[in-house]
Amino acid sequence: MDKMFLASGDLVGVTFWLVSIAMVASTVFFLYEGLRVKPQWRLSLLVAGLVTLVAGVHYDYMRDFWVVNQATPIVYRYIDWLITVPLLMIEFFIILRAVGGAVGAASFNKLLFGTLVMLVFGYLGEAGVMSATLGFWIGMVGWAIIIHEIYMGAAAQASGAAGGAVQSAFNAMRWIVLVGWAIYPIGYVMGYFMGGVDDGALNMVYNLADFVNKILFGLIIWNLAVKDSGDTGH
Ligand SMILES: *C/C=C(C)/C=C/C=C(C)/C=C/C1=C(C)CCCC1(C)C
Repeated sequence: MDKMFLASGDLVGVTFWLVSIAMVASTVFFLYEGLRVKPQWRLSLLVAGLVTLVAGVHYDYMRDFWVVNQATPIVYRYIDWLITVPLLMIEFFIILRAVGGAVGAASFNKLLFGTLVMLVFGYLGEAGVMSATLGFWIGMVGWAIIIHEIYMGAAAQASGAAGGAVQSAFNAMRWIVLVGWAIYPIGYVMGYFMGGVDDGALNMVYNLADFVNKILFGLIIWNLAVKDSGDTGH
């Protein structure tokens, strides 16, 4: 029975707990704030709230999995990524649309394709269905497709044309995709190619990464939406 509850010395479990609660609180925050920004920003904040909602539900399970097994909840992480990463990609287009910067569907399809390649092959490598090395490198190609598109593709050009606060938010968001996201493949490399890594350390790093890549990412969008909406009562 005692294994069902968080032990006071379980530091990793504490980080799971903190992030799971932070996801819930962020969800309420984004949905609530979405009601007071200009209408064209509401969808951006709704999607930010959906990302933290989906992650919050998964973190409930991941936290319990960790508390009981003291092991990495790989399947839950990948299911979470499969839903939240496409939602994060959509955000790049929604903020452009809010300021009238239309981008063709081809650009979004490339991001979606890159996301699927990255996650499906990463999972096949981790699950042992294919070699961890091959899965990793094909997954890296998927990530490269994403990075190429947001730095050099049509969406990047539209953000340059939009200028101002949208452009600086777009820059901050793609910086997160380049640097914040790098934590996951680095964890994969340490876990599979460098003779294994401490499960606890790896999960703490992943938890911190999710905090940055989901909550901070949403806060950048929130900041943009509030700025563009003018003073609405703060
Ligand atoms: C909220 C969750 C996020 C932003 C998850 C992102 C996950 C990745 C960027 C995973 C990347 C990987 C590769 C680039 C290579 C293959 C192994 C992965 C799946 C860990």
